Amino acid sequence: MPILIHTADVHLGAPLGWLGPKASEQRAQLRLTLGTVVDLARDHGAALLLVAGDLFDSGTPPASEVRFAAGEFGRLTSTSDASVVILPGSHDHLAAGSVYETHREVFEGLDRVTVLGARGETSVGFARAGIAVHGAAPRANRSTVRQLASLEPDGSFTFNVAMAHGSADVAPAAADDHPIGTAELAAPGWSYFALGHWHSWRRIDAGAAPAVYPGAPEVIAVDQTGAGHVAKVDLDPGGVRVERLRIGARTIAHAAIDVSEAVDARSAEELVAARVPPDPSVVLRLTLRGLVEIGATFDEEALVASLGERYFHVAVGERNVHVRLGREELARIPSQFVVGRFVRLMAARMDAADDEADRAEIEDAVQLGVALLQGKDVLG
Ligand SMILES: [Mn+2]
Repeated sequence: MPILIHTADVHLGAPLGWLGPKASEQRAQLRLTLGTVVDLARDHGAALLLVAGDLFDSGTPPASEVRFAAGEFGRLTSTSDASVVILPGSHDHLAAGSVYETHREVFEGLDRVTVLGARGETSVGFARAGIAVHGAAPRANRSTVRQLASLEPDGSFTFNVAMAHGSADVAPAAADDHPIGTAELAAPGWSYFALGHWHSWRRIDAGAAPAVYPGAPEVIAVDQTGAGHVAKVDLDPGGVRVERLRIGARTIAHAAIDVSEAVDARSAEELVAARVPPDPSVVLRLTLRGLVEIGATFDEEALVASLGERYFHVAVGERNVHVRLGREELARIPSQFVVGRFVRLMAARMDAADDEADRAEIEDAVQLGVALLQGKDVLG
């Protein structure tokens, strides 16, 4: 039975500025990972490699990225029987001055590589494998066009695969985010829907044919915990089987720590390591919360620097660390504000408290209450 390898959202040439000094290393990794996708297609004897949009991060990628991708697809077709079908996406949509037009001769020079829409076509047939692949290429970065609505399965082929780059209506999305309707995914006559645009793995079973977002094969944004996979699709007439194959070199992990528990950067580091085991392939998204004493030795920069040696990269996302206010600072909050009235009310309670433990508890409540009333999210 024919096998498809389905990827999307490779985003070759993405600047990845959020990775700071590691950006160029990860940009190189995007290329290496595309190479791994090609190896996988070859090793599985795939009939087709499908790229469902955003192969490139922009319509004007560096020529070196285009040459690299072309070289990899050429490597696949020259070392196996596989063909390649590329659907332009939102970032690399089909337009005058965009990559599939400016580098038209590069793609046309490749045997068994089709860019859907480059010659106005919305389908390409593979007689030997019995597969027709359909797709209406996006022509703008944003669009209300329903790409699947115009496609028709071709009954003369055993299998019909539809490609689309957009947002399925199983999640909220803007109307011009290339809409894909559940009704379209439930339409009869299709074997498989090869989707792209979402960067984390997602499978939707709206009708008889599975619809899959493989997600970006490699990490390209800090919120993508589901990136790093490709879909291996077994087109069996008795039932299409989809396998999620792990392929990405890097993963995202999130750790939220309460720095109130940490006396210094070293102990904060241990708190982080207890949540996410140190791993040089992990991009660590760090959330810091809590109250630190005035004059505490906790140093966020030192923490990030030392963590940087234990993970691929550390990105401090949310930061809600606040300095614990002393009595004097609290007394300066004007009493006409809710927060000022709260402080005075609690101060009176503290004075009336029976013992030191009660006083300490009220003191903590004051600190938390003030932070919350000032709109700070200090509760982990
Ligand atoms: Mn996209």
